[in-house]
Amino acid sequence: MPRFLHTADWQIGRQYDRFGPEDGPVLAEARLSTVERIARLASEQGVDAVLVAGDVFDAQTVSDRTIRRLFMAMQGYAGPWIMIPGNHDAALAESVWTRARRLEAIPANVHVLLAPQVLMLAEQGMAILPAPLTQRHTYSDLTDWFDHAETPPELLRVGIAHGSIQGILAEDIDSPNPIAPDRVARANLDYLALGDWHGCKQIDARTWYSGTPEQDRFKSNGAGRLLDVTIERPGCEPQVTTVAIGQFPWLQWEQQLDMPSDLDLFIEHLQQLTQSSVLSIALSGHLDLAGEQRLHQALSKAEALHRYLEYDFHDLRLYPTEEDIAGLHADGYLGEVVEELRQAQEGEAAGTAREALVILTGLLRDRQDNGEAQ
Ligand SMILES: [Mn+2]
Repeated sequence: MPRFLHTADWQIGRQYDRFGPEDGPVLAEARLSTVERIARLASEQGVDAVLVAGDVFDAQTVSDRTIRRLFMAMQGYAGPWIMIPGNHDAALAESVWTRARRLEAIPANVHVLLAPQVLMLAEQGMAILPAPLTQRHTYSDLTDWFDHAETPPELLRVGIAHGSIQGILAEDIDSPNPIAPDRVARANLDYLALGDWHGCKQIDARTWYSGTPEQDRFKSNGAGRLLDVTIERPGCEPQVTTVAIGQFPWLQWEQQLDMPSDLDLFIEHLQQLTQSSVLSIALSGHLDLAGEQRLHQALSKAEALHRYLEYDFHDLRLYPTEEDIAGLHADGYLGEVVEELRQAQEGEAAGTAREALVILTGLLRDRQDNGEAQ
């Protein structure tokens, strides 16, 4: 019974400049090592094929070295890989694919399908119907031809396409590269493997977006996986399992800190996250000095554990309690400044005032500690 992996949107060569020289290259490299993991998984599980539904490369302009490295990363699986181009790596007259061919970088077991023609994989029990993009944007449905494509009855009919299922993804209405939502029924497909949507998304029993195997943005639900698909025989409903394969989850957290227990929960939440992640944290509400110190500690540890950590304290206020201020011995002029900064957090320069208050109270605390030590 045919079993294959469905993945897409590898976006090899994507750069992450906004993450700086320490983390950006690691995130770029993770996309390649995830391909190695996919190859290993395909090999270990002994699947019949791996389908890659477009946007294998992030750009036509990736280096020759990147092209070669991609195909090397796939070496761990010797069975058939089926690939189509997407909008990022469209099969233009001169493309990343023509370059890969000239470089002789594409191994014999990798089928790069640049034309809308059936690929028979008789041994694997599958006929592949590809809808490769030959330009970045098309406005006709490239899967139309599936309806009339003839395949032997004993083989599964498996479509592979890159674009937007019309009317399903609200934000993609009237977007280019349309795909009819009822293509599977119209073309009598056993399965339609889709790419372009970076989250993992089921459209119907036979139509899925696998999503990107290595997450690359904060807002893509269910990314970081691939699909393991088994279809007993033509006409049977596919058994689809999602498999987590990505290295770095991207998480965006927002937390309102009103009560001390809110901070406890947030820190606990952070500590429970043991997989190295790309984290974006926005905190609002208010903290006292002790809370601020605990938060600082927790974030400092998290920063070391995770691949990348950014935080937004724009709506977070620091309100030292009476005891905090008394404990700092910030009397006289210093006491006035603390109070002034505390109040300035309500104004336009709230962020600066909060930071100034953190620095000042930190200095006062150090002065205290040194004083006690002497
Ligand atoms: Mn795409």
